[in-house]
Amino acid sequence: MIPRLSPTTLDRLPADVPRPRYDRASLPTGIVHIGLGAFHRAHQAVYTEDALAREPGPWGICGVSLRSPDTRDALAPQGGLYTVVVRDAQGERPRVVGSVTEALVAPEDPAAVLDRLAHPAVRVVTVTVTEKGYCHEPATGALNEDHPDIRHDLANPQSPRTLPGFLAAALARRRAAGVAPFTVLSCDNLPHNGAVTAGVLRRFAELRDPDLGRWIADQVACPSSMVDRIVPATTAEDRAAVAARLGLDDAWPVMTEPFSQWVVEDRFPAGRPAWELEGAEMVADVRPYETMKLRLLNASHSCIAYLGDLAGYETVAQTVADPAFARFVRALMDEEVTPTLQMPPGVDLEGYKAALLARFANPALKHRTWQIAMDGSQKLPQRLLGTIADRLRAGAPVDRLALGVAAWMRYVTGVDEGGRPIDVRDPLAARFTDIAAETGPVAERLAPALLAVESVFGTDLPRHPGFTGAVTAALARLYARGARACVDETP
Ligand code: CS2
Repeated sequence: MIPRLSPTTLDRLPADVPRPRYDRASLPTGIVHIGLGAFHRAHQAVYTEDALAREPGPWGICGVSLRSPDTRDALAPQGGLYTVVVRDAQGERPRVVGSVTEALVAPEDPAAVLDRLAHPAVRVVTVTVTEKGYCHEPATGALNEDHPDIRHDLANPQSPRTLPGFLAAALARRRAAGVAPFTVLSCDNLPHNGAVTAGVLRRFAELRDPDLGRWIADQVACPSSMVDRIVPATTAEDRAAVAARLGLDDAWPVMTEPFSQWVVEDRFPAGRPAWELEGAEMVADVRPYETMKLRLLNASHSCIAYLGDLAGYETVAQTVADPAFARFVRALMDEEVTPTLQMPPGVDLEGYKAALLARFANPALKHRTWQIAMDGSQKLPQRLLGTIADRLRAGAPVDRLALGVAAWMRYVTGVDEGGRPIDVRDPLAARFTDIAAETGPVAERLAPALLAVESVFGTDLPRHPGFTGAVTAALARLYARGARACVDETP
């Protein structure tokens, strides 16, 4: 049997595989990361790893899972070590990362998570809980006070389940103990992710105790950040390939692309690791970068996911290998998105878009359209609807964006073009199934019924005939012609 990756087997790694270059054993925990998934392990944890090698500091990471024990179960026997594999057409380049020194599972022991968060040595809390983890209304960004988990956390402040619940309880303890607050850094694909975090946290705290709400609003910094690295879900095949390459078994390696970007609003009153030494861009205002990324990368991703999946493609690379799709994505970016962006001087948008198409085409990544299609109700507003609203205000056409929204509508009915069921994963999936059952596959009925879902579409867009007309027409075409033909026939 091949031995497990762990601190005691590290010296058996092939000599060409990079590994931690700092003293892990005595590293204090200065960061708590909430949402210990593959993305964090391939992104922020790598920046911290590299920063630690360049400039040692008290920045070990305690990773917290808010839901499942799987990552902790994989990492604990490995002493937190795991492999990051960068893959592209040139091959695979593994490295072993050690910055995650501790892993906790919140539902098993919320008190342990609160103890860690309340510890004075913790100065930064980074967050990747995905869009739905903020318990906000996607259309407005405000806390969803009717969310069952938020109601639970208000009733049980000492055993929370949600991000706002944990942060507020820990900050209340720090305040009572006279310990300075930590900085909260959101790393999710939301516009103004710092402001959204600050907003849901402040509102939640206020509902618990108005004084705490005020203290948090005054004292807790929630900078924004734009994160970018494509990290598909790891498969059993990936794991076997890593074992063969390393000669050690890693229960959960993460697979990613060469590209990585992190643009961070530099507002950390309690200090931070020297992330900029390894390429993080520390700026005063992240907004133009996050808008660029959400509207170009993530919007294209979602269109590829819904249209590509309906057209029968399993991965992003397969989808954009179809010239009709490659043309469509390019035109979507150039014609409908780029005119809505205002970038600071020096940002090379043309280069950025060209790089995006090359990244989507990476044949080694096998990024499933199904994975990206998840949670569309939480993603649509910032990926497509904001751009649409800007275009309509400018009196400009929205045909390709509308086809993307229509493809989402077609997808969430849960039946594909061949009549087979689609496994729709979305917090609103049950509602979409009911709507589809009521309207049937008729664009003129289905489109208005979905547009009436206010938490996604808000109140303005569904009243705009330019938008409702374009989406309904696109949906009718999708039913009549199929996704592949619609993409091909869109100039
Ligand atoms: C993707 C993102 O799953 C999705 O919705 O669009 O996870 C995407 O891969 C990342 O944002 C890339 O930085």
